[in-house]
Amino acid sequence: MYEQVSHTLLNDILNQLKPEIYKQDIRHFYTRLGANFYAIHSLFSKLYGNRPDFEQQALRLVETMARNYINRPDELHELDTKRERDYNWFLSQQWVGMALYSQGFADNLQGVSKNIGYFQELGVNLVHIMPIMRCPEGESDGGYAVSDFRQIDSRAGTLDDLKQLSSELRNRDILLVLDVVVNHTSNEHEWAQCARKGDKHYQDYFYTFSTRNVPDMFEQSMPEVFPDTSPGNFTWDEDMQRWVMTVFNDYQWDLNYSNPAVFIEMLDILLYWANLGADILRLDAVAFLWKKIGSTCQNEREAHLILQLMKDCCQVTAPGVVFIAEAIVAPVEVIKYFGEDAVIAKECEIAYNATFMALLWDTVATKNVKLLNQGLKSLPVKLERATWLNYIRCHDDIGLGFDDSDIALAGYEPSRHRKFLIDYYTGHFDDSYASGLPFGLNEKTGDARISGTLASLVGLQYALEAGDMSIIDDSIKIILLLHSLIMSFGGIPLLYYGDELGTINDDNALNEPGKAGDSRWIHRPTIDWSKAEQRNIPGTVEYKIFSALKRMIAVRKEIEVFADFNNRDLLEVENPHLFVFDRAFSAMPGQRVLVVANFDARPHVLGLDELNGWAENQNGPLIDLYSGQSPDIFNRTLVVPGYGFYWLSHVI
Ligand code: OTU
Repeated sequence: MYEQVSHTLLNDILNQLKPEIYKQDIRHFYTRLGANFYAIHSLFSKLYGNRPDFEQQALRLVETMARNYINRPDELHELDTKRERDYNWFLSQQWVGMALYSQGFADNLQGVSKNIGYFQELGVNLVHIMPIMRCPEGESDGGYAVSDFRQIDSRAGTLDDLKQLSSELRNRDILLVLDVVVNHTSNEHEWAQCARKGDKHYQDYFYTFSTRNVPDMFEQSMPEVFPDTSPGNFTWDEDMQRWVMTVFNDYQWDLNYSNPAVFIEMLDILLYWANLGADILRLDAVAFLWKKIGSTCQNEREAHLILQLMKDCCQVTAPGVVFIAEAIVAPVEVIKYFGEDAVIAKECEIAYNATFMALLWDTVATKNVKLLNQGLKSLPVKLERATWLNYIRCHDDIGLGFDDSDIALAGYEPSRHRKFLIDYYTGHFDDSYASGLPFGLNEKTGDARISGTLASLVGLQYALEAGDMSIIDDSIKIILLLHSLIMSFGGIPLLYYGDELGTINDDNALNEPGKAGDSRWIHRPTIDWSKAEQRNIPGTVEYKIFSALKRMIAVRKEIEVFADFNNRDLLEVENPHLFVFDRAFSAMPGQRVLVVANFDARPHVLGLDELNGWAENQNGPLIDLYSGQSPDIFNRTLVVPGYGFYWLSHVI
């Protein structure tokens, strides 16, 4: 019955659009729309069905998809068809990513184009360029306060530069990831400007209130994202004489997705960047998309419906494009951004693995894997055709996003343990060489997060300043150890630019206008290309890190069981310093890799008889695929060097 209604409606809509779309060959569009229309219509009516203008909005939605389908370049249509056939394409172990700011990496988009060879040298074939859309001159939260969603910020370049870059990347089989800030706009965005001038239509694009009544209700249950620099979740706008919801900085206005016009605008924007050649879209702050009084305004059911609807609509117009969910939330919540109650992903196909990231940092500080194992056990198994983005750090602060219950199960007292970690990484702990800074210190709760580059947080900055060779060596080993895990865990490893060269904190960054007060800028480096040349000179820090990562990436790409088919077994062993997991896949019998990582500075042993099928003489001798060497084994006991790792396999 319902299906009948929606088909009649679909035909009605298509009839109304006829003149525009019948000029084109839209057979694929029609087929895909038919296949997805039931879901699209029911999601759209769940969200907006009670509005008097529902039918009109539904028409606009389909019109938006059709227009973007027609505008999609042929080359991308072909790619869509290819990826529809090879639908698991992004699960392959072949992908290795890097995230960067175009300005910090090489001045601008043209600079990125000129340095594509650098990605190829390292083996990176997925490039995430951080926000490049137009944003205000002064503070813009690193581009996450967008003032025009269809223009490139002049500091990054032009639309032509992006088109050029996107086609050069495609010619080299490198994927392009672009950021779309779906949750909010800058207060300088045209919609906000119109709202400020009193335009009611655009005030409805945001959450605005004439009194504190509603804001006060919201505040009772909403946490603060930037408590030290932007406390509270509402800002008084003098021009508008109204309060506006600003969950992040006071100049970032939250979009009101209970208004279908907002949804349609944003879909149009997503498809616009898809048509400019983005293979993957990173959807920023997706947990925040729906606000409800009495809740934290994160992870609401409607936020999931919005993402499902975005996905289904994208599936009709640009099915080759996949989404990354940036949801830095608790493990049981993050998993839902792939889609709930589904078999394959129906929201975002990829999600940041913030749980693994935070747990790795815990393990570096404690040198003990018990919380890492415990935290990973609490991370639910994800859907099929969905994968993680595994990272050590990104442009943001490192939040200690694991559960207090897991901390307790690991045997620590949660608040003391969190305090220890903050102290450890901000250099207030005797036994630590880390030089990080606190971020987002919350005086009320005592919570804080951590800023600092990978190299600085693992002690390389301290060691270089002190000229201590043995600490230099150890910190390089930790850098490689962490990379060996994001590359073998299952999912797409996402390197952070500068880490491949051991870049330390940029302590001057905080003196620059628009950056003071936001410690994240110390780990958003400007690459010093003459220093980067040292990667070719054996013996230098740059060489040691870069050449090892280059090898690691090349080896990862050859190991098929490193593709992500939910094929990882965590092996808890007796030794508390060793993190061990097994990668195998039933469809690839005979292939199996044992990953062993030692988080302690001293060597440790692992009895191979402890592990099913891994005893040396059972299936032939073992080899470490990364180094190509035989590991040290004595009496069926594996010896793992201090901060060392193995990717072990039986010699076939
Ligand atoms: C994201 O951040 C971006 O990555 C940040 O760079 C932006 O400042 C922020 O959105 C606003 O656009 O929203 O879902 O702890 O991890 O703010 C999580 C700070 C986010 C970030 C958090 C994050």
